[in-house]
Amino acid sequence: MQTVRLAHRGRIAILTIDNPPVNALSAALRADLARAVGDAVANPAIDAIVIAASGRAFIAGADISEFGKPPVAPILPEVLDVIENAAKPVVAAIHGVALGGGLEVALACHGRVASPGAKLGLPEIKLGLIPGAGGTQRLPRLIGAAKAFPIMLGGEPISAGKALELGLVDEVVSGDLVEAAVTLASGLAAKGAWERTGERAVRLTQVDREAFEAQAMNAAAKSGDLPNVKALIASVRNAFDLDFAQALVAERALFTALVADDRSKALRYVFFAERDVARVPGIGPEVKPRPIESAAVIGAGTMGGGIAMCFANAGIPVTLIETEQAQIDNGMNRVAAIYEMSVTRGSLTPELRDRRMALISGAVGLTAAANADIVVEAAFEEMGVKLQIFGALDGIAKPGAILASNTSYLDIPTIAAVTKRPQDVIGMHFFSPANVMKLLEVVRPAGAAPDAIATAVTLGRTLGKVAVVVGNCFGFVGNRMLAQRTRAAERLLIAGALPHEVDAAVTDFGFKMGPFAMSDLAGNDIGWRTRKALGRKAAVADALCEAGRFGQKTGKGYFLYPEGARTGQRDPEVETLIAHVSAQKGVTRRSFTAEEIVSRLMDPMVNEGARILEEGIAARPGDIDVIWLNGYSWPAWRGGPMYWADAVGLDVIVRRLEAQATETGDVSLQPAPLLRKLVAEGKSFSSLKDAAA
Ligand code: T1G
Repeated sequence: MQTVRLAHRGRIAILTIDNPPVNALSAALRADLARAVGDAVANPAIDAIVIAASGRAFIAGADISEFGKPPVAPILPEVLDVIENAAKPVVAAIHGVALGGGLEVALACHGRVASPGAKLGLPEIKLGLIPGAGGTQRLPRLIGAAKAFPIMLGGEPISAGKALELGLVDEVVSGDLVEAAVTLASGLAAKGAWERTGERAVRLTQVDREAFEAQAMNAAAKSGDLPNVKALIASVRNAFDLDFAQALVAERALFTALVADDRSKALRYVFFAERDVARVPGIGPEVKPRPIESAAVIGAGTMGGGIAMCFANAGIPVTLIETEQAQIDNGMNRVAAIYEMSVTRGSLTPELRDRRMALISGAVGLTAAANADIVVEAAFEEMGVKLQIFGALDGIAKPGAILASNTSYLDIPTIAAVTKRPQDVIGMHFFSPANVMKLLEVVRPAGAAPDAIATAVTLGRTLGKVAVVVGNCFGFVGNRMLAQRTRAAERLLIAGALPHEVDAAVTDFGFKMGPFAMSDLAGNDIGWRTRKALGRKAAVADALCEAGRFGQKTGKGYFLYPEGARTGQRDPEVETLIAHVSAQKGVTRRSFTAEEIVSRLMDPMVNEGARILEEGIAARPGDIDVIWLNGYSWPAWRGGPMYWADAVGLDVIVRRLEAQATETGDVSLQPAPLLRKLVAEGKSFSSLKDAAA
């Protein structure tokens, strides 16, 4: 299929890129583009060239799926060389997004026009890379290193307006974009003179360098240990110290080394894993989602308010329902305060705040949910309460409305059974704070209608969430695995580790917080309540709660929080309590290395993940990784628990689990059959990815 279509307007060749879905620069597109530009340059009837694109993107960048495979000629720098050194002017007509290699194509052109909604960026840093086709050289030459470096370091796209202000584009065009590009290209041809970005050094002044060096020092101090940050600094520095051709060669070498880096491999895996979750087994494109134009949320607590904000932020009117007006008022005040904080921080305009607040109304009584297309229940986490609500909703909600519970572990089929519409009853498990956390577990009970699930997945995307469809079980996926880590952390305390050692090992691994600081933050009494409801024991955790040590809210938990401090301090009282529990259990305490702590925490989680896959609760290992990346801040550069297990080696995990099971006598630590099977077959979790396709 031709990925570049040729048309003419007078003496101007218009090359339209057409490589769905987002015009990624595949090997075929690179070859077609180089050839089309070469042909146009050789054609005596052509004075100038416009590069435009069809579909929703100008060019989304290099084809990430090609990384790690042998490069196929022409590589992108060679294509850009053809464009930049063409004997006729080439102008880019940018709509949608010009990202990574897409922006680098535009930078190699001699002029750039953009539509008002276009976004331009170099997001390579987010993939553990740096721009590898001239971005670190051409952008500083065009707009200055001090303005270029933050764009590459942050990886966030800028608007067309900002690009115009910086001099990255020559014109922002509300009308016919291609026509404007033709006009610019014709003008350059008529002048007979145009500038190659690579030849500009005008912006690379001493002042610019000093400003860049200050930024580089900051960046190095914050994340200098990251190989791609180091490489970016070195490559932008080369823009000042080397001539253009040498600097391009140096950039490509730095980029190629990063492509082989494990962090980048993990980040590229995450990129595709987060898109694979949208492929839900048994729900193909023929299953159409139901329209969601209005919502109701039951429960105006922290979760209910946060969920209501998600709808308002997406422009969907939502009714916040409670049993008393006072609770509505509290909920609305909490929501207003959160929006106000965003306005104060400058991340939300007052106008947008007002627009969003106007979309949230409060109402007492379930009848207010009568006209909602979806009702999300976020009431007290107690089955009796849920059954009462859904039983009532069944007679109130309109036919076809989706009835979703935000429960974090209760049984959805039991809830569905009190309605006459089980096919419309699902779980939508938001994570706190709901208006911030990206993860949404869509719980699919056996009786749910496919279009009900498709609706929740589509709605999740509308709400800006990463929606992962999971099966119904206690704790679904994330919390079910978290429970294993929590039990493992308790075991470590009794065996000899201390809270600060466990937390340090976990934060050094890459998590933002360790398990005990997390528990102190969320409230140790939450886990205590769940354990009591399930008749489970945890000697240390229970002893802390019996002593009223619920965490930050009581000034002490696993750690001490003097004067409401947010960072805990070691507490000798807790360490004595822990030693006492060890003695009571006849355990001789010993020290643990950080590596042992990590494996004793993560291996049982991976084992539970294997069971989750065996039971079909998750469709693929990548779904489990996406859940942990977006709901529990697993470090993205480690790919996720299942990706990490593959990197460690499943045979190593199995051996460690067997040793732990023997040492503790806890048979639940015995490796899951799927783990043993994969090891026996010499396979890894990644071999299961396509099984779910
Ligand atoms: N390569 C390969 N596939 C890509 C892709 C890419 N760059 N971008 C998107 N896709 C696929 C994606 O997997 C999905 O596939 C479909 O397109 C729609 O994506 C040399 C080295 C462009 C803003 O990092 O940010 O250039 O699941 O669901 O929400 O210096 O995709 O449908 O089969 O995300 O509308 C730099 C990555 C690459 C941009 C569109 N570029 N892409 O968002 O759709 S490195 C990026 C995005 C590089 C150079 C360097 C987004 C989007 P499927 P989607 P969307």
